[in-house]
Amino acid sequence: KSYSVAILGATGAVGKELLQLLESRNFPVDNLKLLASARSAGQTLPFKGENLPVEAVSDDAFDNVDIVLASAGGSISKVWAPIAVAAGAVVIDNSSAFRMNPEVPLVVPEVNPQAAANHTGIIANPNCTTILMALAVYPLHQVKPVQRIVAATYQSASGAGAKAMAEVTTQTSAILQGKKPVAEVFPYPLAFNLFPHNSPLNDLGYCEEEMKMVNETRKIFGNQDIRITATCVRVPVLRAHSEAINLEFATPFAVEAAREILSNSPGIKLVENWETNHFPMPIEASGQDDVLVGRIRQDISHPCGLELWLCGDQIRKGAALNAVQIAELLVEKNILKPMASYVSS
Ligand code: A2P
Ligand code: 11C
Repeated sequence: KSYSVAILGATGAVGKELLQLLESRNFPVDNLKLLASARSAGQTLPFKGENLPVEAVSDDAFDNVDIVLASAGGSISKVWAPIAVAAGAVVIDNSSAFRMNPEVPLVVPEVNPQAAANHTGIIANPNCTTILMALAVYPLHQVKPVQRIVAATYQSASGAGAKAMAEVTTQTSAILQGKKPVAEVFPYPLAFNLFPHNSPLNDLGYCEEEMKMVNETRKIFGNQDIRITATCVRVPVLRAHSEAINLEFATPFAVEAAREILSNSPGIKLVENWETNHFPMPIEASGQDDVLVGRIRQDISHPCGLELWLCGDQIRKGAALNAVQIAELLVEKNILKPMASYVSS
């Protein structure tokens, strides 16, 4: 069986990756619609040897579409996801618009695939930093429940989209030519710099990105008691996020056991060469499906603590790959039931 698929935000950094992944993973697509803003109408993008036209999203764009992969931002998803669901499609949404809605499953296929079965038309793809952290922490959490997570992120420009990636490249070149860098997408120059994540701050001084790591991880793990705190920072890296993660358990977790568990966990590749100091790096994580994990060590400040370091391609596992894996899960488990079927049954 093949499906009619639409990518909303097809011209963006994640959208283009979605297109490539549908092709390289041989997702059963018989009709692919590329949707973006009216600005992009008329452009074409390559898919399976053809150049497919990009269309401006419209009210009838989702007619006869089975699956929508949406990655055009939260405000766009809020407008178009309900329209797509009403037209009979299932929406896998990469934005933050519906993630904390109790009726919307928030899924990392290696962690909580069972949650997808409860969808009522929309399934949310978690925030990139959350996906990468969940993938590395969950296998340990299954063996010994984690009680507290302290994370610090080093997030690439790609998290803010294709224009942000272009901006950091242009800024770098400007600085190397002795010119003043111009910041338009980001509030400050990112080249040769870094700054705390610029999402809105709450009354406690945490930014939205940090609260996504807290709330989304709890929802994915199905455990509201895990204490989580994070500091999110943007760094001048193009497309892979890095995270330093401190875990606290009720009793000590042997480093060797953690290493063994993570080396056998899906979606994770252990990168640890203590002789050469070779550990996960964004340049090696870029373009890879696996999240690279390493520097697993005992926390010397706490007998029940573990430290680890990871890097993962933000555009792939942090966004597009996770969304395509959700689509694959729906097809494989035969749970691609559109909202229309709830209405009629
Ligand atoms: P467009 O290229 O036409 O602006 P990124 O996250 O890399 O910045 O990409 C954002 C994606 O969301 C792009 O594909 C962009 O299309 C799309 N997008 C932005 N605004 C709209 C809109 N109003 N309607 C539909 N798609 C939009
Ligand atoms: C970043 N993680 O790197 C963000 C971007 O909730 O999907 C994605 C925001 C989101 O800035």
